[in-house]
Amino acid sequence: MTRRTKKRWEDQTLGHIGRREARTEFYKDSASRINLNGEWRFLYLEAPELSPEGFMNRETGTDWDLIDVPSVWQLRGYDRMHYTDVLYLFPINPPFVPSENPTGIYKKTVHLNREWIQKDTILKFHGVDSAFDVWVNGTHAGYSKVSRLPSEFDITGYVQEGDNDITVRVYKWSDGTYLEDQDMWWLSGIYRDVELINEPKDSIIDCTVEGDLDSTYKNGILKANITTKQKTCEGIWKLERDGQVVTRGIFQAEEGKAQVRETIPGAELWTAETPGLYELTVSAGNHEIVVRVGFRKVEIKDNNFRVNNQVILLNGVNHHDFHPKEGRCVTREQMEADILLMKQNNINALRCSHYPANGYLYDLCDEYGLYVIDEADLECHGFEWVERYDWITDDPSWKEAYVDRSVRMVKRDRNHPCIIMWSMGNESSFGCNFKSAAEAVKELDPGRLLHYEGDYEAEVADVYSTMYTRLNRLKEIGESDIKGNKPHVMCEYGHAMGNGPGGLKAYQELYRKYKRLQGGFLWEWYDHGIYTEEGKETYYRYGGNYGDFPTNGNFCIDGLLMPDRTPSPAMLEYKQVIAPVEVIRAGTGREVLVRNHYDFLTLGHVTLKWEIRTEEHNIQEGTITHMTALPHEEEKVTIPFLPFLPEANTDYYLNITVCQKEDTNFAKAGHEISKVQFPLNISCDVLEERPKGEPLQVSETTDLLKVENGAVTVTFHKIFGKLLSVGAGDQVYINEGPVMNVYRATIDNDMYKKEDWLNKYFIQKSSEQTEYFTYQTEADQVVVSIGKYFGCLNQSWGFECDYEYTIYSCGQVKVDLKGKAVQRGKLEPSFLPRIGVVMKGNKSLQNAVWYGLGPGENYSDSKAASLMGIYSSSVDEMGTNYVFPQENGHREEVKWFGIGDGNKSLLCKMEAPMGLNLGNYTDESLEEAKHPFQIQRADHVEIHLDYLQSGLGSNSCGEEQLEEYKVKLQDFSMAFVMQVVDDGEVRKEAKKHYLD
Ligand code: IPT
Repeated sequence: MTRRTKKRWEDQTLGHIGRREARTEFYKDSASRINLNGEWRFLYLEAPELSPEGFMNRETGTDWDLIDVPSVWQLRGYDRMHYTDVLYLFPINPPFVPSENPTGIYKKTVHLNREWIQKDTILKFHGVDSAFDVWVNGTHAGYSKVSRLPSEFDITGYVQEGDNDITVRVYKWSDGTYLEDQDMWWLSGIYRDVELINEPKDSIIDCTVEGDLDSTYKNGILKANITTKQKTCEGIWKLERDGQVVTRGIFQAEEGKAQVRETIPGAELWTAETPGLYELTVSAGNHEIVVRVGFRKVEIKDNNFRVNNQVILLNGVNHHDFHPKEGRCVTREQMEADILLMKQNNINALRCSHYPANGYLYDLCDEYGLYVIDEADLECHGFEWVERYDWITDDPSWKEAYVDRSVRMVKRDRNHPCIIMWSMGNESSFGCNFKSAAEAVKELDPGRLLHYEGDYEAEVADVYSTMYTRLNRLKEIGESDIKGNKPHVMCEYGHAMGNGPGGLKAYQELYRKYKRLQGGFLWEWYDHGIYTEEGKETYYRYGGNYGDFPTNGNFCIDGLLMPDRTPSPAMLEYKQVIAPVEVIRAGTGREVLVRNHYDFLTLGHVTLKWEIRTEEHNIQEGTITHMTALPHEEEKVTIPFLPFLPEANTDYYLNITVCQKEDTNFAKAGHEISKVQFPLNISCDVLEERPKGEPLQVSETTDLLKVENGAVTVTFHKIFGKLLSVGAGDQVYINEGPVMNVYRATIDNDMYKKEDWLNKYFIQKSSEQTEYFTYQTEADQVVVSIGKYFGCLNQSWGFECDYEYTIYSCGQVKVDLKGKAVQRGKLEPSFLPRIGVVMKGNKSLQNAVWYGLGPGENYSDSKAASLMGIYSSSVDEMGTNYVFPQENGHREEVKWFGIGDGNKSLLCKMEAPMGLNLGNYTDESLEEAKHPFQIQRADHVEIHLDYLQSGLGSNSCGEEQLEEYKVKLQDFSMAFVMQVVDDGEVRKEAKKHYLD
């Protein structure tokens, strides 16, 4: 006896019932359509078997709700939200799924008139997750699956003039779910558009178009294959460019098939940098369709993939369809905003991870110019965790399921010139079913490259693809011919989770250096946070916030865009790292080298704007408009700045920005492509005598030491050996500190260090022990010397610190700290988040100004987009509001900063540049908070000055911080002077250098 009979949605061998063959989505189509988006009646059930009797008939009862289509039902109050990266939410028992199978029945009535009924009626679902049955007027019209692909049903035989009832029953779990285990929220329902197409009886069913090139790469070859509904018919076609007919002709269909082959001499070619498009209009009988054509050739030659015979470099990003309120439902406006943002940020490629995107996205990529890896809706990652990764991948009974996912994608998307590679899926091991899918794709479309990262030996894939490969290994790949010397792409790297990634530059350098490495795709575009309003608070939820267990928590908050689409600092960094124009200054003169990293454009389309600046003002500027370097070449440019007399104590910089000369379809003339800064090392140091104030008075109790005059009051705790306050008049500006510190609120990229840092080395539990406390009164100054031992709970490593405070009668307070690293046992962390001091500023000091790297947040391994200058901001705005709170808002190379209350400022001048963080919260509360609204506001301004802070790395998934960006246990010294000045005097006072 068989224990179990397969249900329809538990049969991997049943691809569909009554679904039409997959085909192109025409760019324009004369067939009329009825958009079925909008309100549907909806019944949510815990299993399909619980469907009310006769639900497919018109009568629906009263207990039905209304739901808007497209939508995912979990975000409309049904079922529940759940996020996992890898885990299936049920036992692995393919193809069977839970009997408790959330189900949604959707119903809509649509009125069709007499004219409509004369033609054919096609019901098209652009995307339903995960499998569904359709009834029209009570009759079963079909069954389909594959969540991220369209399904069309010819329902002509079931419709009638007047009202028609459409019923769709959607299953959350199906055999298809085993192939849809992507790292994302589990979401269900009719989540893409639904429409009715009124297809003429003599329609064009499909038209596949390839804009090929001849062997000279100059002439286009138009290849169109037309499928008509009628076996024999005649039709006409025309190819237009900007509304002008380029060529035209007629065709004759036999057996419902016709071909067009035409050479287009001197065709304008399509590349991501020059996305020239033609329109092909095809008419037959009463039907006319338009397909856009891009003439370009993708091929592998001499072990590199090329577009139009040019080796290209992909500077890409992984893209999911995502919206913080709508899940995987995205609007056209949002998609367009995404593509514009990518283009404006120098991104030239997009991988549809890990399923075919909403169809409109490809139109945008054609039009604006982005190379696309289109990926089949296929991932069965959960099998890896039972150590039988190829369970269904290598099981022939799943062959059709695998092949179907690639084939239907190719058939839907193949007319898009933007697509240069077909990817058969993601993270599903390798086996016979991928070999079959590869064959099927190659047969359908030999003109594009095949990608699949899981083909680890690059057996069937045309490119050798890896993810999160460490630099050493990447270099090895670049230098060797392993895996058949196929060109390499990094389909994922640079994990943008939380604060980070850092270290991107090192990757770009390798991509640019080794011919075999053809770039990569950053992980990923969006933070998948779900917008939530709770009382007064708005925030973004991630895994676990719905009580969902098990979950990968905030592992889905890993994008360059925050859920509200604010670009993160990492986006700016990536933009600069991949900038297609690089300016290098070799010597100290006026000459710079401008490298053209474009693959097709010359430098003729950019201008180079230069400025000679002090840290604050522009003193000379100019524009260079005539550059001519060819792609992949470089040219020398002389910046014609004039000699000038340096002002006292002023730094000079040559800032260069590379800008677009003319408007493009994605940015206005003047749009900034790249920027760079070179310090000029011209200086004129003028030292002056420190002014003298009233004599300093020193008073002492057993525990306190007070040094004061009319200008300043400084108190120390003699037992605790620390500075307690710095005040002037009746205001206190520093409430405590400096105290040494080696901890930062851990970032996501510290996730594999965190356990050791916090629970083994207790770096957050540090304290200082006073070794000595002495002071000396001299003319016009008092020097307080404090010896401390700094260490962390139960640790044998630490620092011997000598703090020397000099209080000058003019009111300035100099801090000079020297630390000597000691280890008197054996264990110590391999590196530390930072070495620095923390102080508490008065909470009224909310206006910040600093001279250092900015304006945005920057870290030692992520500062390509930051330039030295004087910047101002509120303390709050110096921070980055990460969805999952963590260390943020750091600025490197700060020479001085001020924090003011509108009247007075505390100015702090460094002897050597330091790292700076200013915030209205402590690291501890940042570490504790799970959402921004939980960060406790401190009653002081937290001031961090870092001798060094470790870089960000990308270790939440990928490379650690590179060695040079790790702060090792080491000796250090830091010195700075604090003083209280009038707000208006900060910059002037900051410029003064004093004789000591
Ligand atoms: C890899 C996945 O392909 C991607 O979907 C996402 O999960 C990413 O990592 C991390 O956010 S899987 C990883 C095990 C390499």
